[in-house]
Amino acid sequence: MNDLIDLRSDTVTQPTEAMRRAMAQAVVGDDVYGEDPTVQQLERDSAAMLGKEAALFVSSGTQGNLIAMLTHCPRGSELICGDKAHVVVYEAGGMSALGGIMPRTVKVYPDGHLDLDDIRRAIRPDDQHFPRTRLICLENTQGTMGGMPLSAEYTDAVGALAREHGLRLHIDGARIFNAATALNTSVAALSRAADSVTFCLSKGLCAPVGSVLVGDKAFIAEARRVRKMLGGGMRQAGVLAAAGLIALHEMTKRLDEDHANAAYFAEGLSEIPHIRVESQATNFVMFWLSESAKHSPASFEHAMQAEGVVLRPYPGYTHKYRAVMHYWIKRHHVEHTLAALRRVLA
Ligand code: TLP
Repeated sequence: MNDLIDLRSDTVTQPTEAMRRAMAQAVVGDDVYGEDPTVQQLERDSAAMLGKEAALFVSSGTQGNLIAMLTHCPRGSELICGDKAHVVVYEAGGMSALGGIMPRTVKVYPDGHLDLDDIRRAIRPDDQHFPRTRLICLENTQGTMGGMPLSAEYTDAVGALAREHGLRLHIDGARIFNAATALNTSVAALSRAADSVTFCLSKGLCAPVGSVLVGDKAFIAEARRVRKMLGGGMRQAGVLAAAGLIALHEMTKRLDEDHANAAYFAEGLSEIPHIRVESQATNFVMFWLSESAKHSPASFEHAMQAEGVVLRPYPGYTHKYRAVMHYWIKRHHVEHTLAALRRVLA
């Protein structure tokens, strides 16, 4: 890790020493031939942990979500998701460009949930004028609202609604282990109502590359074909899966440290002039730089970088920032950041 305290995202995490060693020693094979034992172990362990029959190792969260959407939804069909969902805001329109799928968005509330009545109203009746609704997508934790965790009970209720209408439920669980940690529950409980879940091994779990898509055997068999079609069939991918196994088995156990650092940071921030904390949940802290600050956002970021701290506005905003805690941000880094903010905004 370089010396900068990089709070832009948990996607910036570098692999740990243990991961680098495991990668160097990984037993590998051609995974498209089904011959990479390390990938197979990662897929077996992931499926077991999330309580599903099967899993597929994919290159990224975006690819995992795209494969899920393409597998669930025929061309010209519609899916329902939050108006601030990663799948509709930050995935380059992949579902439409590559799958001919229409997103139908409903409001995401500040705590990250979609209202059940809004979802119900968005489901299309059987009428030749309308696209067919096929899928509901949830996001756990919900990123744009500030890393909000969705409970198992809420997810179960959405799952029941989906089944009542013959729909499928997909969860973009990029940070589902953060949700499980915050809610003191298991990822299996958070996933039990879903037909498919994507989760990321990179981000807070520190693997350099990779996400996993889980579901039943038939779904994953089809998803494997879609992954190949997208050019995502990987060969000696065990080198990556070896880091993924450490992410899955070790790094998932320490996320409460990041959440505690986020709470500590938010508390310190709330005492700093010209800053308004919007929310803190899991490993995210969302905050605003006041217009009354002596710095513009650009000069604020410049001054913070001179103090060794990297902060950037949240995409689409000028004065709103997201600070994300992760393995490489220790308590003393949080303290350094608070002291730097006090100096810069004095
Ligand atoms: N999110 C990134 C950016 O794209 C915004 C970040 O820094 O948070 N689902 C969710 C909820 C995500 O937050 C992300 C990444 C993804 C999917 C996509 O994962 P990758 O980057 O592996 O394609």
